[in-house]
Amino acid sequence: MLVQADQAPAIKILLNNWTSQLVLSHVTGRIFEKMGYEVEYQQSSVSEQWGALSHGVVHVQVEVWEGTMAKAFDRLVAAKSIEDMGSHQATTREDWWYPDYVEKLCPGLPDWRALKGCAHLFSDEKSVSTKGVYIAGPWEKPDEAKIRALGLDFDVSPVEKGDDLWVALKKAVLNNKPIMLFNWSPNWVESRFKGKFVEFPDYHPDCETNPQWGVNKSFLFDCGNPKGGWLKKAAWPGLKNQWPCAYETFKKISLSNDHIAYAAALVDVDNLSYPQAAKRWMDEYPQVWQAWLNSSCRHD
Ligand code: TMO
Repeated sequence: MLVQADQAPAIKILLNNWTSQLVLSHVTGRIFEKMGYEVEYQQSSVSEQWGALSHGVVHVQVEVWEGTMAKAFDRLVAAKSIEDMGSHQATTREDWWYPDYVEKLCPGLPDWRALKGCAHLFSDEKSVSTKGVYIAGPWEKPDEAKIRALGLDFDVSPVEKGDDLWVALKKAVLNNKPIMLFNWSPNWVESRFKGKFVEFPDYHPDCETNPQWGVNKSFLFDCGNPKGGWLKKAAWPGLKNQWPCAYETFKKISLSNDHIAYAAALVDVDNLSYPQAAKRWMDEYPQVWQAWLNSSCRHD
């Protein structure tokens, strides 16, 4: 029996909670639609996405970042629960970040050792504690362990949604107040605010597995995140058989740092909606996405 086009199952695209991922998911969706597929979008957190991808509840995830997701990703790829759909051109970094004016108040930055002397600058004015506050993203990262291993006088205060980081950043910049927060690159922030990542001891895989490694001989995580980190795509392992043309195209998708920063800025600076931003992005980079279409493989 023929499956009616309108009954064919849709390709489900996973939406996370930071801007470039949301815009580029809509770009991917529009490309699949141009190929004749039906597309649905499904919201998921980073921690829940692995189960969703493994079980085919969602089918593609367009941004898997090394600094926040490498461990789960590598484990599930090795177990063949998800498929590694290749790396983007972009290299990534995710770590503690501050606006440049903070350097005047805490000389020695971006070297992490400077924080030993000025953690109190980052304390919460409304609290009796003089400990610095590090504003973390809503993604799980071993920041408590890093603080302990490096002997820093900081508490971690995670925001609920990624966008709350920018609310805190804009407020601090407006008032010229010290702030230390999670940020990443490529992102729109670097196009609007001068600032730097803290230079922690260089990342090495042993930092996460061997306590003897690094400046602290008893604890793990005495290092920063990778600096030239990878950015990958992931898929449900059934994608290849169920939608071979979409599989081929998804494999080809490769974004540069500029492509990603531009996608984020369309929303976070120019205030477009995610679907509007996706359309604008495709108008800006026609040769880029057209090269991902496979002329010998058309879905009708
Ligand atoms: C995964 N992220 C880009 C938010 O760090």
